[in-house]
Amino acid sequence: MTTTPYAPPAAVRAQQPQPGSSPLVGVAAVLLGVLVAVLGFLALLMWADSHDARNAADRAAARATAATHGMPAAPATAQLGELTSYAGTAPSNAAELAARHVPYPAAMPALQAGTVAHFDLVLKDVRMQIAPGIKYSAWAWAGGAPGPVIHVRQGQTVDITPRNDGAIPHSVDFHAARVAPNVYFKDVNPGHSYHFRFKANDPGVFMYHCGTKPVLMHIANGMYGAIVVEPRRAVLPHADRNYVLVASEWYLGSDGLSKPAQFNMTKAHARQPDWMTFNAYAGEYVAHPLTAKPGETVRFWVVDAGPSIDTDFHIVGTILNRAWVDAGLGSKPLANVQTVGVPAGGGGVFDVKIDKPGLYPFVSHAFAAVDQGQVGLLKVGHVSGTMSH
Ligand SMILES: [Cu+2]
Repeated sequence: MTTTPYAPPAAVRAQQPQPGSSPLVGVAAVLLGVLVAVLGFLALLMWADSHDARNAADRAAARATAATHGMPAAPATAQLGELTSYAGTAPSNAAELAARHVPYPAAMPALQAGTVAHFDLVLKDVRMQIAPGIKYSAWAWAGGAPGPVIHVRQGQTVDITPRNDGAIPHSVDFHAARVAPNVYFKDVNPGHSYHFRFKANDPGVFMYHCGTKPVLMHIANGMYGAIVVEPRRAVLPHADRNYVLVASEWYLGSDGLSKPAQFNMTKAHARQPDWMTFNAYAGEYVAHPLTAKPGETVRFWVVDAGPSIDTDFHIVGTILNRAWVDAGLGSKPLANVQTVGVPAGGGGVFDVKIDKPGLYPFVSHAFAAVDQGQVGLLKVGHVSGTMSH
């Protein structure tokens, strides 16, 4: 056997007929070569096919976005990996600002007497703070975000007068109503108001929000709130305290420190918020805890306004004694559960009775939400200090 200047790799050498091997081995080697070539060609076809499918899906998604929101189609290949996060931005005096901030009143407002309850809702462009020192140009309500808690009794007629003091059309969509949305939830032009009524037949805690396109943007900008339809008397067990929390997330185009940040649609589509909050301000009930006495039953009425991310409601250091899932106050509650999901656009009612004094954080246990501000404290009894979780 002579040596050659080129020695093929071992794997190829193994396929080559060796001196003295049978002709059958040579035929098998040829067939194997053909098979490899065919498989390679098929793989190429499959790659081309999936590439085409992906491009088609991108184009369809862009068209759907444009059709849904009346906006120009996004480029088919958005560079989502390059989004800048402003999560956790804080000025040097953040603690002082948090202490000075007046929190949204979480305590349930009183019912109105009579068979009809009247509410004026003013939709307005406002500059608000969503975290200590973080300014935001919101589309919200005369008092900021969330809108006022609307508290009615089951069976009452809810009489609503929305007025648009904003710069563009808005509307109000009530999840507690069974009405034709094209009639009742219509757009109202700037400077105009309208009026509608519905009967609150379904007990629970429900979201209300602006339903004008693009809805994602109108909700993310602050146009949401909670309506509580309390069941008829003596249906629910007694609660000593009632607190209303509206969870939501914020998508910022800038850090909001020197000038108000504005909404960023690319982050909203990517579901990559900068801040997540209860009642629209990061950690406001950490600096200003909600309170209860030991042994009291505290009822949390929780709405998740989203626009896109669920809330996994949990109270650290205890167990929820009762949980009515997705506002289903007509059915039996879950008993003694740890964490209950509140879907975007949904609500839940949670009872907790804590006997031992202490600071009990309430959170969305999807913990990125806590880091982004969706956390507060329930202070039971006379305890000093604070904690963050
Ligand atoms: Cu709106």
